[in-house]
Parts: sequence; structure tokens; C-alpha cells
Amino acid sequence: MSTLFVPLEKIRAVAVAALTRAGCDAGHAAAVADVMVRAEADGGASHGLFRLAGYLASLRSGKVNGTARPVVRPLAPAVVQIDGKGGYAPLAMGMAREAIAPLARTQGLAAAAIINVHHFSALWVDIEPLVEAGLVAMSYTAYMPLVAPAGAAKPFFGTNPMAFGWPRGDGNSMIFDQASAAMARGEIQIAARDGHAVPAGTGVDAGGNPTTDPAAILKGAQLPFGGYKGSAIALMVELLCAGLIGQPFSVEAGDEDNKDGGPPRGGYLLIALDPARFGDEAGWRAHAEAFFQRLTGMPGVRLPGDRRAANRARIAREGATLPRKLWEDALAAAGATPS
Ligand code: NDP
Ligand code: PYC
Repeated sequence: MSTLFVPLEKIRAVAVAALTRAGCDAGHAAAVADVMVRAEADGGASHGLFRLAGYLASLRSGKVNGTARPVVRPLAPAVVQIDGKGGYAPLAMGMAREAIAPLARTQGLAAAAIINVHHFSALWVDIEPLVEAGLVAMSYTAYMPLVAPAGAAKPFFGTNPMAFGWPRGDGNSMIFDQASAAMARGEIQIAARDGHAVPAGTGVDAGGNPTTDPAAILKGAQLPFGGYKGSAIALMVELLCAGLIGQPFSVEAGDEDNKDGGPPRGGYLLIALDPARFGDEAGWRAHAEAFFQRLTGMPGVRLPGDRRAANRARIAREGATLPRKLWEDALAAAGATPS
């Protein structure tokens, strides 16, 4: 596959232009472009510019409102609802972070129930600003039916990711971010695009047979990570992001979605905790640092997020590596010509 290096700010400008041309207002175009650029900045190809086509399709089909104005509504002393009003998640997410960060500091913890949004990005980008601001943060979202629950061979759960972040200061936060499927859908799509097999245990074909062929899995069902344990985590994410906050379960989102290739409507739960309000105000940071040192002192162990951090330093210097066709398609969508 032919690839090229593209500076991150050039990707941002092209993404903003393409989204604006397809119907996003300035706020949505900037916020959506930002989550794609930050994924590219950390080497997360499956949630970078690869997602532009889905965003554009969902604007063109009218499924997503690129000019929606999210509305903030307090629900309880430390719970806010952000109604995205049918727009993309990143704009509502920014408002959610702004609402819960001060609440977490006064109440100890706070949560945002983000509803009526279309979420299509990596989750670490959503929580990183909270974690960099010194808060512990976690988030969850459901999707569409793609993953077979333990014991089944047909899709029912979404790929249902979760992210957790611990503040360490100096831009060095520990954040893990993982699907409750064995592999994110986007990674399987990229493997299918590039002609690579995926690991055994990733999914089954339409007949329910185990396979490492990503194209067959895309037509069949993905599997949860770790068998029934990942299945239970996927179940929890469904309940937190749909049952708890009045949003569609993945299976309902699938019924309602127009299958244009863009993100379905759904809910997102964002939680922030102030580590200075849980009984170890003076010691929590040093205590956790000592723990991280002992953990990473074990041969072969690294922290989640370390690979992304290394990518970030390299890609800031070199630019992102993009498939040439992906970049040319983005340029065309932006109404620009290849340079
Ligand atoms: P991965 O399996 O690639 O990685 C999951 C986590 O494990 C990362 O934090 C990663 O850190 C960490 N990790 C990987 N290897 C190691 C190791 N050897 N030691 C310690 N930590 C390790 O991610 P997924 O395929 O599950 O998900 C990819 C992306 O897809 C996520 O960003 C997720 O948010 C996104 N997604 C979004 C969905 C949505 O609905 N919006 C749905 C599903 C997924 P590191 O990055 O440093 O390697
Ligand atoms: O990769 O599973 C995935 C995914 C779903 C929505 C955004 N990414």
C-alpha cells in the first residue's frame, strides 16, 4: 500500500474543510477534526482520518445534525446531562468536561450523562483533558450490535469501549482505553482493507465458525475479550450508557440506524474523581508513583498509553503516515487538489 507523511496541521485543515463542506458548523468541524487529528498524532489510525468518510456519510444522509447546539441540564448535585441534540459527540464532550471538572473538585466526584450524540472516536481523547487537569477520569460508550455475547455467535453488544485515566502530571498521565470486544471494529476494518489476518479469538464468520479472516468477521460477529468476562464488561457498558441514562442499547441503536457507515445515535457516560478528596490528599500522588515504579520495574511490563506517548513524540516530528488513497479522498472531500 502506498503511504505518505502528512503534517498534523495539514490533516486538521483538510478535515475541517471537508466537514464544513458537508454541513458542519465551525464548532462541530473543529471539534470533530480535533479528535481525528489527536488519534493520528498518537498513531491511532483506526480512529484518525479513516473515520472521515463515516462522518461525511452521516452528514450527507441527514442522520447527524452538524449544527446541533448541545444543552446542559443539572440532574443532581454532581450529575449533569448534556443533550447533544443529534450532533457529533466531541462538542458535547467539551461541554461535559467543563461542567464536571469543577463539580468533581467540590463534590469529590461528578458524572456527565451525554445523550443524543453520535460518537465515533477513541475514548482516551475524551478523558485526557480531565486527567491532565489532575482528575481521575473514566468513560464508557455503547455502539451498534457487532459483538456476540458469551455463548452466542450472533452480534448483540456493541464494541463498547472504556477508558480510565490516572493523573501523573507533566503530560505523563496513565490512560488505558480498550474495547470490550477482543479488537476494535476499526482495527478489523483496517486489517480487511490492508489484507492482514487478525488474531484467533477476534471473531467468527456468518456461520459462527472461528476465523482469522477480518472480512469474514465483519460479516459475522466479533467476540468479547476474555470470553464471559469481557461479555460481562460489555453488558455493564450497555447498562451504564443506555439503561442508566435513557439511551438506546447497541441492539436498539442498530434497529434505529440508517446504516450509512457513520456513528449511530447513543449515550456516553463520563465520570471524574478528585484524588485529593478521597482520604489521602497529601500522599496519593507519591504513593501511586511508587506503585508505578515497582510495576514497570518488572521485566516486560509497560504502562498502557506508553506506546501512544512514544508515537506522539515521533509523529510530532515526522507527521502522520497515511495511506495515499485515504489522503486523496480527504482532499477531494475538502475540495482541495493533491499538492
Ligand atoms: P488495544 O487493544 O490496541 O489497546 C487497549 C489498551 O491496552 C491501550 O490503552 C493500550 O495502550 C494498552 N496496551 C496494549 N498493549 C499493552 C501492553 N503490552 N502492556 C500494557 N498496555 C497495553 O485497543 P482496542 O483495539 O481495544 O481499541 C482501540 C481504540 O478503539 C480505542 O481507542 C477505543 O476507544 C476505540 N473504540 C472506540 C469505540 C467507540 O464506540 N467510539 C468502540 C470501540 C473501540 P497503548 O495505546 O499505549 O498501546
Ligand atoms: O472501532 O469499534 C470501533 C468503533 C466503534 C465506533 C467507533 N469505533
